[in-house]
Amino acid sequence: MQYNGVIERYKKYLPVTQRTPIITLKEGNTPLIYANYLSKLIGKNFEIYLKYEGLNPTGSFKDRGMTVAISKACEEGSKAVMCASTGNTSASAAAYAARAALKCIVLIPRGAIALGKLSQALIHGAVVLAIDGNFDDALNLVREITVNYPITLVNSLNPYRIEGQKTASFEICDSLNDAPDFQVMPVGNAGNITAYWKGYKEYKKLGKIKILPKMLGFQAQGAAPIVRGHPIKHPNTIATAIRIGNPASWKLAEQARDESGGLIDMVSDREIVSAYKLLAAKEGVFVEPASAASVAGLLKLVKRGYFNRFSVIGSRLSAEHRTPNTKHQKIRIVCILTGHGLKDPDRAIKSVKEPKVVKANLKAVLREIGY
Ligand code: AN7
Repeated sequence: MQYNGVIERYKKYLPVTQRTPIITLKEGNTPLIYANYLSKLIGKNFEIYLKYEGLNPTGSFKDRGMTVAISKACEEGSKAVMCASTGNTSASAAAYAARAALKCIVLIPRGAIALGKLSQALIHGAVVLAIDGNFDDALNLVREITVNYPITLVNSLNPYRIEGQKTASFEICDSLNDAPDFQVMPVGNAGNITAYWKGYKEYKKLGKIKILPKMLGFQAQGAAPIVRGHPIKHPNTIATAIRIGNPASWKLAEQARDESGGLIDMVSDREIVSAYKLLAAKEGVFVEPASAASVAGLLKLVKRGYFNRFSVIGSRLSAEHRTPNTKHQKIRIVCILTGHGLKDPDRAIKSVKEPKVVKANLKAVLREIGY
């Protein structure tokens, strides 16, 4: 049977009806990849998985929420949608709006979004305005405009975005036959951590899973308002996707953290780049810098010994949460890889050595490759 996207697969759990026109690019159904290198690195009691959301149609997890938000906007008779974006939301909104023949307007912080994302918003035909300000300024403008004009807001303040994005947690549970013990993810505007936690709680309530994961969120050090406890006026990080100083879903992210017994911490740009290179070179998975914040966070927690108490009492953690005859005695950690590496090729090139130029002859090439 053909796969037809997250709305069709999970419509029982989504706010859609027979009358909802389904606008889809067959998003979702992304691979949950076992991380050989990281699992070995962290130790024998752990299994690490990578949820590769970069394989969605526009290259990020935003498509899960956008299919629902745009479908509902059509159902409600909207003619135009608008968002502020660090790049991926605008790429996704532009693509789904094009498909639905809706006008799409995006506000981006001037000079601060990755090239791939800008190219997407433009080629899909959105009206793209680069404002002289940051993401938070852009979002404030979008909120004000969409309250006063007949334009649908498609940032994650739109509850349909959260509804669609929660399907990623369903997929993880369907793959693992339960929730993981921990989920590690980047946090920017905090819609995604909110969506995952909502999804896990709903699956638990339905009896589809036995445990709930601890939610481990990571912000970039230069853009870590939740960690520092106050908005950041001038957020800065190479992970431009999460360069956000005043997250819209701040309180809901804290709720996910606290209800799950998890944490929200931060990682430096250096840690992000190091995880970014490790993922590409050791796991074969190319992500954008913001996505690498999850693995950077995982490695930071390992270094700090955070998981030790769980590995020491590993079977007790299992006993607490699981039925005694469960097959999985190892601790399972899922890292969410939110966006594709090709979104930001400049960063990749800057992170490694440029290719060496050699003469176009056999001898010169063989010498360079050591044969
Ligand atoms: C790759 O596109 O906010 O915590 O405007 O693109 O739900 O905001 C992007 C966010 C993580 C953070 N990883 O998710 C936008 C935008 C990637 C992202 C996040 C974003 P949220």
